[in-house]
Amino acid sequence: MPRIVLFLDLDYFFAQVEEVENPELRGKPLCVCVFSGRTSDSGVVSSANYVARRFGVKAGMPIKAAKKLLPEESVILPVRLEHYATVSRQIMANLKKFNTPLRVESIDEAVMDITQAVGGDYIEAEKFAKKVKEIIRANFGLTCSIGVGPNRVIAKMAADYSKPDGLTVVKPENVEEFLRDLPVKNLPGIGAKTETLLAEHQIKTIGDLSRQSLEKLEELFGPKKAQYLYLASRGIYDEVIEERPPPKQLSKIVTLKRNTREVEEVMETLAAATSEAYSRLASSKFFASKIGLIAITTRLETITRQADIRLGATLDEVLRSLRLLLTKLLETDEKMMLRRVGVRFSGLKPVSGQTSLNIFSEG
Ligand code: DCP
Ligand code: CA
Ligand code: CA
Repeated sequence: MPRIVLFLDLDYFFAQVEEVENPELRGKPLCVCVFSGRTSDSGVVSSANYVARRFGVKAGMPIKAAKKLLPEESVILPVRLEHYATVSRQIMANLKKFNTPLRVESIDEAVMDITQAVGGDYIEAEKFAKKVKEIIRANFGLTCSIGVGPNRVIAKMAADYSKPDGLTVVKPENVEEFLRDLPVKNLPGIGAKTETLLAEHQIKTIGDLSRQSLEKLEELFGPKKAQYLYLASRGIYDEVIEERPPPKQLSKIVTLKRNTREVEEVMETLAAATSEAYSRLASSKFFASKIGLIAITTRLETITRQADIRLGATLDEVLRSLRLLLTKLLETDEKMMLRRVGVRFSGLKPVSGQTSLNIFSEG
């Protein structure tokens, strides 16, 4: 039986959870933000509701920039990661009850192989998707967008196609038409760099991409990525849906504005890199149990120092640990000058895991 895949993405997840618990927020522009603590509004937007998006606010944008775009009545809240992780864990537990092969892909995304559950039938698949949406709405008050298609890539794009509260079913016979006119950046795995490179070769739509030979794609991207782009743009990149082993770490390294050993100066650059990595970690399905400082000296030595952190530690706590590691490191060698610094989250634990349960209740 040909595979049928369902991809679920919760709508404006962090912000919607806040709305559900605080219904008077509905209708107002709302941003949930990671505050980095340096000044009262330094940090970035994690999740914006669709009202805020109408003003041009996007996830990843500095809070200051978002405030400039937003009207007076807007609401800005700090992230409550443990709480969203708890909600996520409960939602995923609901999905697991369907007993289909399932992979939790991030804090707000899951993919299910529903082939057997719907007997390979797309009409049944649509009913199945509607049932999933109803369950999430009834149990959590949340909307989500679902895509159904013959493989994960198509299902994910179908979920993105109509948001929020969407349901898009792309049958195998409609895959080509669905992909043809979409911009290449809609294909999962195509970021800004790939998009630019493709544009230089007049490749703008997924249809354009699907007309390239494997040889040409290999010249541009190397064999592995070429293979993916070749198959995915034709709608035939197929994957088995199963749980994957967790990644080992998540890191970000940046170059300092100038070589220095001033703690404040280093921390300024490091805090920006850390809030970016923290926000990526926040949207993943993992919590870190260790924080690492990576220091690259002017002599090009790479030194790392590591400390334990609380699962679900706030950005503030992470930055405090890093500052301590940095201060101690610089004390070991008074001549040490730094050129680049970085942060590494490791000891990653799934937010949905049993082990996290007792930690959530610690508050
Ligand atoms: N997230 C984050 N920082 C980012 C992107 C996302 O902290 N730069 C977090 C907050 C989001 C969650 O991950 O709520 C899920 O990310 P999505 O990209 O799916 O964004 P949303 O769920 O907020 O919106 P959408 O309705 O577009 O899915
Ligand atoms: Ca998502
Ligand atoms: Ca989402």
